[in-house]
Amino acid sequence: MGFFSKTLDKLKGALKKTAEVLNTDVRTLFVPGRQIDDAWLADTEEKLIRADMGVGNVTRVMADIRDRWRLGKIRNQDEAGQIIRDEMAGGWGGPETRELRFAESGPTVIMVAGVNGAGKTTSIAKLAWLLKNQMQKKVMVAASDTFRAAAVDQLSIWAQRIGVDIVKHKTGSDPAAVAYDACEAAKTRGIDVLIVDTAGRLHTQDHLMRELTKIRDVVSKRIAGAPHEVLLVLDATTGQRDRAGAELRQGRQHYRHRARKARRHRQGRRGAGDQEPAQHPRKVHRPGRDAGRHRDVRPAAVC
Ligand SMILES: Nc1nc2c(ncn2[C@@H]2O[C@H](COP(=O)(O)OP(=O)(O)O)[C@@H](O)[C@H]2O)c(=O)[nH]1
Ligand SMILES: [Mg+2]
Repeated sequence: MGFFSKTLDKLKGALKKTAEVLNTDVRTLFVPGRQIDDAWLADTEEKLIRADMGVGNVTRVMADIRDRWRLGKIRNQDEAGQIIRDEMAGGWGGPETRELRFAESGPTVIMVAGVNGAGKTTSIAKLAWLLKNQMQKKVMVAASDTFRAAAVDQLSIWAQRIGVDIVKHKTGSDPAAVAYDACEAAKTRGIDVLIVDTAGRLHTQDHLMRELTKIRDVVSKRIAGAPHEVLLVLDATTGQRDRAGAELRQGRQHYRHRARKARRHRQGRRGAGDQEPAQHPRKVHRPGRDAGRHRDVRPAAVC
């Protein structure tokens, strides 16, 4: 018993810090009228890193705040808060970049990706409803999440409720084959928008990421310019993990990068001296500044 209660206490202690961060009311971070000082800067920096805003992002924005504070351009915490807000909003680009892109002719294909439980299928239902009822588009959905049990049924129920076509196979079948059939059906039936549901995955799950690349390759061969959109569904509590997921757009690059890493690792084992120079410059990830590059994998906001 003693062992379990000690372990439980340890666990509670370890989770306490996380709970504190998750329970932080963001308004208490930047108290209007309260002055900035070194202790507040250090504390805020730590809180933002723990909230998974990304070390690079936090370092950059806090350096900016420190500079402005030292130069006397800002004095209060809420002014610093405004700088962070502007910085975050700036990364999204203008509203025109958030419009859905449609194919000039033939079906528009929208692929939907994201981690498990982020809300992909639910967002597809919302999007299908909007496209059908507000934009008068003929919509079809493809149940390419064949991985999770009941995922096909979940999408089928939504399709039935909204009154849109669905292409589906059995759970466990090849998701790219579903996408293939859906593309063919979309062309034959004169569908305006085909939305492809996919199984949830992490960017570290190589086989699942390859599956996504395969779906993308299949749709691009069946319909010119497809996928016209790849929407990344994010949960409000998600941090940097999905930023890495957004590199799906550069799926091949992702694997090249991993292959390079593996090669370097092997070369490292042979001895640092025989290393050939890297053939491609190492990909430098610059959070914030790179935001625009991920424009064709866009966070879905259809609520
Ligand atoms: N509160 C809330 N729940 C949502 C939202 N979107 C999805 N959910 C719920 O989150 C759970 C997972 O959603 P689902 O669409 O199946 O996620 P998927 O695994 O990414 O397809 C379901 O219970 C949904 O009802 C949302 O915008 N708000
Ligand atoms: Mg789903």
